[in-house]
Amino acid sequence: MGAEKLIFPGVGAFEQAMGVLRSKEYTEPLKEFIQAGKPFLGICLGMQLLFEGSEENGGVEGLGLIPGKVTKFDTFLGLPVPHIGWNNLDQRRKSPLLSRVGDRRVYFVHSYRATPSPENDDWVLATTEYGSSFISAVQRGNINATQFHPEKSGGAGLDIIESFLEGSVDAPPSYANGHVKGLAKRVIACLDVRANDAGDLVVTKGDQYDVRETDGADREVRNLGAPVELAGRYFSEGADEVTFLNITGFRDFPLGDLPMLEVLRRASEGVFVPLTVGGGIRGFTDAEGRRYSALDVAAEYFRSGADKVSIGSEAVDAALEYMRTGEKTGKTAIEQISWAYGAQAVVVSIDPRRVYVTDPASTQRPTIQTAHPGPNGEQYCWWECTVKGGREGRDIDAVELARAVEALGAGEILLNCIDKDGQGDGFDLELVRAVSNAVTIPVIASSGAGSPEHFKEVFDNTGAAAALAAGIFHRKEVSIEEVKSHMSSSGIPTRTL
Ligand code: 1PR
Repeated sequence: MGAEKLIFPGVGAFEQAMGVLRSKEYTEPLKEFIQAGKPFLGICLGMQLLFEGSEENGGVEGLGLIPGKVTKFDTFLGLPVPHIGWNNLDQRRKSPLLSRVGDRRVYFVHSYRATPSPENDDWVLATTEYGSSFISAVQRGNINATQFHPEKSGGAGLDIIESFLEGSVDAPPSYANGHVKGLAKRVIACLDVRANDAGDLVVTKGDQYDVRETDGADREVRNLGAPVELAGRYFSEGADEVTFLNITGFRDFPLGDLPMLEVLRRASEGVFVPLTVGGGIRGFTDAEGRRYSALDVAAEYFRSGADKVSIGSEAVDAALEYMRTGEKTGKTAIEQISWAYGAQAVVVSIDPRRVYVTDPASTQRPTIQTAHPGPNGEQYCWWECTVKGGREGRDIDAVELARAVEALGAGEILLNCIDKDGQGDGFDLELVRAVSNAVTIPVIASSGAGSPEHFKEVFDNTGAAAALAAGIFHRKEVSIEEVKSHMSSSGIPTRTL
C-alpha cells in the first residue's frame, strides 16, 4: 500500500463492514498498514472495528487491536438511542489530534459504544457522557480513532482532520462555550426541494403543505432560493444539520432525478454537518422494466453525500403491514437500509394531520384529551398519518406509526404536522409530547416555528431531541444564531460555533 496516511471512515452496521473487509481481503493489508507505524485515523465504525468485537448483529468479531467489546447503549436510562447529535469531549490527556478542539462540541451518531476499562486505559484519549461514560476517542502511537465524526463536526472537526494530516500541534485557542454541557438539543434547517414550473430545482415552502403562491392566475411554485447556496448559508450560520426533502419524490423516479443527486454532491463539498435527504425512498421499476430496491435508491443518496435518508410514504405502508401481521419481513425499506447502514441512517418522516373526535370510543385509534378543542368543541384528537405529501390519509395514528417504525429499525423520527406547517404559531406540543413519550429513538419536532421562544417551548415541554424549521430561516425572519442564543440563555444545552 503506497498511502502515507490512512483515514478509515466507517458507516453502517458492524457485521456488514467486517463482511466487506473480509470479502475484499482488506483485513490483512489494513493491519499491516497500522503495524507499519503509519498515521491512521479511524472514524465511528472505523474506531469500533479496532476493538475485539461488537454485540451488534448478534455478536461479531472485530480487528482485535484494542481490548474490549462494543455494546449497545442502555435504553432503560430513558435517553434516546441512537445517541445522535453534538456532545462534549472530556479529554483524558493531551494529544495532537484533539489539541485544537477546545471545549467545542463534536457530532456523534451511533447506537453502540466502547466503554473504558483498565485493559484499554492506555488507549483512551477522550470520553463522553451519555447516561454513562463511553470512549469517544482513542490514540496510541500512530493509531488515532474517534467515535464521533470529525468530517461532520463543523469547524472543530476540520481542525481535527487538519491536526491529523499536518501532525502539528497549534496552541489551543480558547472557546468560550461555558454553557450547559452534554448532548445539545439540535436546531435543523429544512429545505423542501422540487422542480418549479420552469423545471429548475428550487427550495420551496408550503402553507399547510400547499407550496403554490396564493396570488396570480398560474399559482406558481414558491421559490425561496437555490438549494446548495441555502444549505451553505445555514451551515455557516450554525445549523446543526441540514435536511433536504424532495417533496415530489413520491411520484418521480429518484435515480432519474439527477439534479437532486447533484445538489447533494455539491452541498456535501462545503457543508460539514450531517445531511439528511428524503423523498422517494422506495422500490422502483424503471421504463425498461429494471427493478431498483429502496436500498439501491438509498445507496445512491449516500454515495452522493447524504448521511441519513428519510422515508415518508413507504414507512406508512410498512407500519400498517407490521401492525396487521405483527411480523417483520426484512423486506421493507426501513429494515433493509437499517440492516445495511445502521439504524442511525434511517429517519422516518411523518406527515400527520389532527383529527378531532367527541368520544374516544368512536375511533379505534388512540386519542388524547386536548387543550385545544376542535371547531365543534371536540375535546379529543388523534393524528392521522398521510402519504404522498399529505394528499391521502391512512388509518394509522402518528404514535402507532412511530412505535411500529422503531420496531422495524428506524433510528429517528422527523415529526412534521400538516396543520402547523408554515403557520409560525409554534410546534404542536401535544403531538411532539405524545410521540416522543412513545419511543426511545430521537424525535425531531417540525412545523410551526415562528420565533426563538417556540424552540425553548418545545424543548422544555416535550422529549424532542431536535427542532426543525424552514420558513422563518428562508425568509430571514429569525436567524439560527438568535434561536441558539435564546436556547443557551434559557439553560438548554446548545452547540455554539
Ligand atoms: O413520501 O418518502 O416520498 O417523502 C416525501 C417527503 O416530502 C416527506 O418527508 C414529506 O414530509 C415531504 N413533503 C411532501 N410534500 C410536502 C409539502 O410541503 N407539500 N414537505 C412535503 C414537508 C414539511 C417540513 C417543513 C416543516 C417546517 N414539509 O419539512 O419543512 O413543516 O416548516 P415551517 O418551519 O415553515 O413551519 P416520501
